[in-house]
Amino acid sequence: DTVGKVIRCRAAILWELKSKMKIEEIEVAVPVKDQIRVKIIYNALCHSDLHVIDGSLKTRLPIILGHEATGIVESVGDEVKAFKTGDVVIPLYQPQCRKCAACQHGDTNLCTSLSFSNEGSHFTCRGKQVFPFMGLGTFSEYAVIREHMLVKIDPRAPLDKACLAGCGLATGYGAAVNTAQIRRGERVAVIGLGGVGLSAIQGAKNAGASAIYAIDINSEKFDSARKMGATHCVNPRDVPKDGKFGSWFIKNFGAVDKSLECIGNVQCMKDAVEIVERGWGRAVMVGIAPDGATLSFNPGHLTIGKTITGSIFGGWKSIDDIPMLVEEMRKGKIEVDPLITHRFDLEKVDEAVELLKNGKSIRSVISL
Ligand code: CND
Ligand code: ZN
Repeated sequence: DTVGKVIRCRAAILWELKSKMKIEEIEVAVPVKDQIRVKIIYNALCHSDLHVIDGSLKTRLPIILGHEATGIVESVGDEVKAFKTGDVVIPLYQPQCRKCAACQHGDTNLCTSLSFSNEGSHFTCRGKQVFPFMGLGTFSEYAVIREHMLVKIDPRAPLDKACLAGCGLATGYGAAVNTAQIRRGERVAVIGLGGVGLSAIQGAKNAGASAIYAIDINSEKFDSARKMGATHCVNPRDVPKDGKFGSWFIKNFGAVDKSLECIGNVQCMKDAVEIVERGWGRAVMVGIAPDGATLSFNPGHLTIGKTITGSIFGGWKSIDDIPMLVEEMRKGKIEVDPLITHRFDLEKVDEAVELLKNGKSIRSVISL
């Protein structure tokens, strides 16, 4: 029985930037107040984890990465009311407290109740504090998570797939249906065909888009894109040397109603703005640009009525909406199988990193 005791378990720690993670034995604190200790079962690797490793997303070190997980509640702090031992859960890097101004507002999911950059740590390794990525740190067999950053899901859901509802699937799908607000018959372009972009394609398809342009410099992604609903696959490397992607795309395919950038590349963000219709086009930024990046474009795009926006976690009110997404997955209305290309044990997490970095995988699911 582990309740009330510090747990010693394995976790993958990133000690330095641009290095491999090390599997270490760590201590995980007893949960107090609104904290919940979760046994993590599966965690899929997302490109945001890679952004930390390569230094383009600044965080404190050493860190335990991971934010796309499923788990089971091991024990709870004395102020926790909504969870008990044995509940099946998804950790949420985007909290929902239901009390702050953002939670009360119908148009945003950006709850301000918890700022994970100020959160302390519940992990130690050889006497040293280890920080949890985005308040979660789910590349650990156990993690301590605040109550507003956790949601119960149907225990019948397949946990190795449901973890994708903790980030990639929810982020891309929601960016399409909530942020881009894709309507039946619209023409859509998705730039970047990873787990996030492919989920945006599925969102566009389920919303009834009439044409979905899947855009990536890696043509190996096109099969998956077609499986998810893309009607056309476009490789920017086919643009003639003296040409610009935006004007080339419009000349060949026409402008689109909605575009989604799912890479975090500033040039691709500009392209997303270029290729939407004047008057009503909407360009949605989903990718996370490197720390300190700026985006510049001709302000005429705004004068002629284009909308430029973006979202975190697909705009979903996380605790309200994620169980519904898991339900749609369970019923097969949202497909997740084509997104899962590899599976590894925690020891092999760095193989998953190499595959994602080299464009050889969509999502690798890691068993803890
Ligand atoms: P992943 O690496 O799987 O996919 C990125 C895709 O972009 C790959 O297929 C690349 O080949 C492609 N690509 C790279 N450069 C170019 C280029 N110049 N032109 C065209 N295609 C290119 O990444 P992912 O799907 O896991 O994540 C994508 C982004 O979304 C990444 O920046 C991640 O940090 C971000 C994100 C955002 C949010 C949010 O809440 N907004 C949540 N999770 C992830
Ligand atoms: Zn993510």
